[in-house]
Amino acid sequence: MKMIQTMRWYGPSDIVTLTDIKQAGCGGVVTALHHIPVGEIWPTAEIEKRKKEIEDHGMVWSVVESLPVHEDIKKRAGDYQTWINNYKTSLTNLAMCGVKVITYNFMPVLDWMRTNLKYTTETGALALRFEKTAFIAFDLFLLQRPNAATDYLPEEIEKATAYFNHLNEEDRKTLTDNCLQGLPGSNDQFTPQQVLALLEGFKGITAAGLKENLVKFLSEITPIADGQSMQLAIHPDDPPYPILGLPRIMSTESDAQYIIDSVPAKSNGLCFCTGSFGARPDNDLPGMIQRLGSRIHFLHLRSTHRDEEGNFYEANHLEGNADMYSVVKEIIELMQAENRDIPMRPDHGHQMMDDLVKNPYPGYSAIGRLKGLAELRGLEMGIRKSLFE
Ligand code: DNO
Repeated sequence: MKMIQTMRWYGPSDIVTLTDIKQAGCGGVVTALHHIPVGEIWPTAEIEKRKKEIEDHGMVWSVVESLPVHEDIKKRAGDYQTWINNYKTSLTNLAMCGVKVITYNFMPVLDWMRTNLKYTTETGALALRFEKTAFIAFDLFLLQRPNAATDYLPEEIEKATAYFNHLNEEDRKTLTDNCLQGLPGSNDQFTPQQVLALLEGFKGITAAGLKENLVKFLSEITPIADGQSMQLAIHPDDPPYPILGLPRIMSTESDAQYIIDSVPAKSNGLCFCTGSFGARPDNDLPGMIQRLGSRIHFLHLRSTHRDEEGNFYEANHLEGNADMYSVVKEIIELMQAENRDIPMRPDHGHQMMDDLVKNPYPGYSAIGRLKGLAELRGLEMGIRKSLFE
């Protein structure tokens, strides 16, 4: 049994091409129909067209990332029933085309969040970084979220104020742009006003309420997914704790366990992202694979380097705080025990060498990801051979 090596491709506008992905040694591609507005049905013809493009390059469309969930579904407000019905139709259409592993997330308003998209690592390669003080400065002084100060300790506010006072206009603009990076796959950015309006829409929705909305959503879509032998894979929160006053409900092992227990359908599973879960020291990654393994439908392999203040940057794939040796060993044992191959992608990569003169989607450079993939592939081979041969 082997991890199915894939890379994410953002579609025809991605500067990293299918030819590049094939040359990296991937048999699979992870992509989405980013041009279809969130909530709308993915028509079979569009799915087939994308699938053919990938197959024409000698690969398969292994995983959808993401079939995005409309904000109304998360709030269970407005036209949520229409969006759920559309979601079911999109799932059916994907299944008809043979694309059966579906990633999604249930993070309100924003997906991932970083304060620095060009953090210089020791080698000179650039990485994504989350710095707590910078984020608090953004929240208080750039976004100016009403009552944001009540979420922070006085000393945190003091530190963020001093930090902010040292930023020049250009730094402030960069920080705002980084924090308001649009939805993955688009070059659009939210404006602070748009984000404030979206946050307002989640007012009164607690973590318990959001969890309930996720359970209701899954209860409706899993019968379709089960019927088509599909695998749903929820992506964890990134970073894995509440931000901007929004509830986050997929940050820990117990969050994952709760969702699995509440909707026991076979299709209900996880995108096990070691970078997102691993940004919390209390998430025991190898132990989580042992305990949640049968529900792991897709793997994002990446490591973060954390410090005691809650800051982190994305480290080289085999370095940082994730014990990648133990993670990959657990995955190999899981695949062996369950007699299945699990799709994996190297999650993110540094911007390095020729990547530095290009403008890839943040985290999705060609060479940095190729380096991560190559290292992970070697690690897997070494462990597999030492265990079974
Ligand atoms: C970031 C990605 C996420 C992920 C979504 C899945 O690089 O891992 O944007 O695709 O959360 O829905």
